[in-house]
Amino acid sequence: MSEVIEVDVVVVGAGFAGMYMLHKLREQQLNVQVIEAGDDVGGTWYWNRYPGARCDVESMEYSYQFSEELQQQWNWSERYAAQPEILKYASHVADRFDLRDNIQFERRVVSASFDESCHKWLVTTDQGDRYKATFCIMGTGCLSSTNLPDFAGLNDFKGNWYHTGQWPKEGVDFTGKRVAVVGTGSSAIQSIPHIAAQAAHLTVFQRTANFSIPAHNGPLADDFVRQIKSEYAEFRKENRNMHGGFGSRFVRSKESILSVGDDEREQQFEENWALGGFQFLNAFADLSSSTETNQFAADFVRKKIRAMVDDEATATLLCPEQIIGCKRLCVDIDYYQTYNRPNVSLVSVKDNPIQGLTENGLMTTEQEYEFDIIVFATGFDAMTGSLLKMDISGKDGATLADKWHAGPHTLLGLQVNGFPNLFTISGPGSPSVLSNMVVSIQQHVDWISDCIAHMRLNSFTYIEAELAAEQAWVKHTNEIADRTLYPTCNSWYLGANIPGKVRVFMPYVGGLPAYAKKCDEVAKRGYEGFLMQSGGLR
Ligand code: N01
Repeated sequence: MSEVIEVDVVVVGAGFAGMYMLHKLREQQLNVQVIEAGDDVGGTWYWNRYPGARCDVESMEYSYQFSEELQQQWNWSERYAAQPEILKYASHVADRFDLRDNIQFERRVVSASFDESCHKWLVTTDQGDRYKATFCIMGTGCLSSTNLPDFAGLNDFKGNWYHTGQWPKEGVDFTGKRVAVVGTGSSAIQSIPHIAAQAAHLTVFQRTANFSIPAHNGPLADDFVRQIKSEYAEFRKENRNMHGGFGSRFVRSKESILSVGDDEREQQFEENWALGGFQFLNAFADLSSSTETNQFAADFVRKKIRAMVDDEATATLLCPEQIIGCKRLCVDIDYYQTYNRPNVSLVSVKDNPIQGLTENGLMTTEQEYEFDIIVFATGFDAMTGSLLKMDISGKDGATLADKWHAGPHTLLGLQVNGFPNLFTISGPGSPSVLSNMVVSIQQHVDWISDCIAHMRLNSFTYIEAELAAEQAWVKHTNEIADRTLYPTCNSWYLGANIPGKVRVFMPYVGGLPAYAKKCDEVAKRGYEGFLMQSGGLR
């Protein structure tokens, strides 16, 4: 067994969260060890290298804001950045702030256990490393544990299969191949046009049709970039005050859809469709308030799908039945148009589920399909998957898996009662996936960093979310989620995509500004709801 290395803090993951956490803690002269499974930084943008992978938040906003020099000097090329450019940015940040020396790559954390006698975490990796640290901070990401359905015969298939969330670094050549894509979420919708352009034939297996809005991507105009950079701090502040932490340069309508006539409604929808991406749902103030108001927007998009897709039967299959915005809205480039290609076909597996893989391809309850390559765009065990894959035990040896058997319980998505000195960056119960992730990450990292500074100043070695405060937060997050339409469809926000996972709406739906205000108030009141103690050995 390798010797135990003592550090102040172990951070798990070197994505956007882990990198900034390291930077902030080093400013406090703390000895930090980051542990990362990949061989470089970037997190989600390291693993999701599938063709067409791109961010759905605009590049001038999906970036760090802690360094004015960084945000002034870095240049994005497109309105929505593609994965290679975001990965290059992550690498640039690692170089610029000299982060790699404190990151242990190609190591996966397998366990973390709290030692009450000394108030320290013992963290172990799959390579047998052992670290002892006062604080353990999870920067493991919300969408990093891939979901591969339990299909029979995965090893029988003679061709190659891939998951979009674990794409090979060397890429995949689809030229002349018969290809299957399973799934029609964001990853599929982004990759399908690229795969179709190469493959001899592409067959898409769809269980549930999704709503997608065109990105209207393009190169960034110099004038636009110059204007944003001339007042970047103000621009960032305005975005932090937006519900999702992005989109301040667009108008969010305050008007009810029920107050306008047919023509005005259509015109407004057209205008917001032309803006692209998530802006579509800002056409009216109440599109997410009721099924009645939502139906107008859903009908408009279904009409657009029918106009874009030539074959009527295919268009019908592509028209989603659920509420728009209930599952995460997709943002695409030429997704629907791709079905007009002669080498693309769509198979609904709603009523004829995929049973498994065969030597030659895929078998549904209806028939066998032959392929050379199968791409699983089947998503993630979101928000809790990566945390629960590790064996995490807190006070009295209680495990996180047991604690969360009825769904994740946290205080502010930052800490869990029974697991002292453990922090979760963008954990369940925080806005996370409902917001611009980089903004939420930065807000969490700043809060955790300030909290640790406060503890050191006051010689505390122990912090734990109090049970009553945690229960009140969980109650509040559930109550506000239950007031929305979100719980009405089978989304990964609810864990509904994972067989056997408890159905609980996991992110905080009250918006980033209200959430950040609450976090600030808690800190100002001496970390109200968190128990702090001194006395652990250092
Ligand atoms: O995963 P998903 P994703 N048989 O869960 C289907 C972010 N992201 O990787 O809906 C057949 O959305 C499943 O069907 P159903 C973004 O937040 C962001 O695409 O469960 N099909 C669904 O169609 C996104 O929301 C970007 O009925 C099966 C698909 O697989 C999140 O990641 C880009 C099946 C999974 O869709 C997840 O997106 C990409 C089965 N057994 C991703 N099992 C950006 O733009 C599952 N499916 C930043």
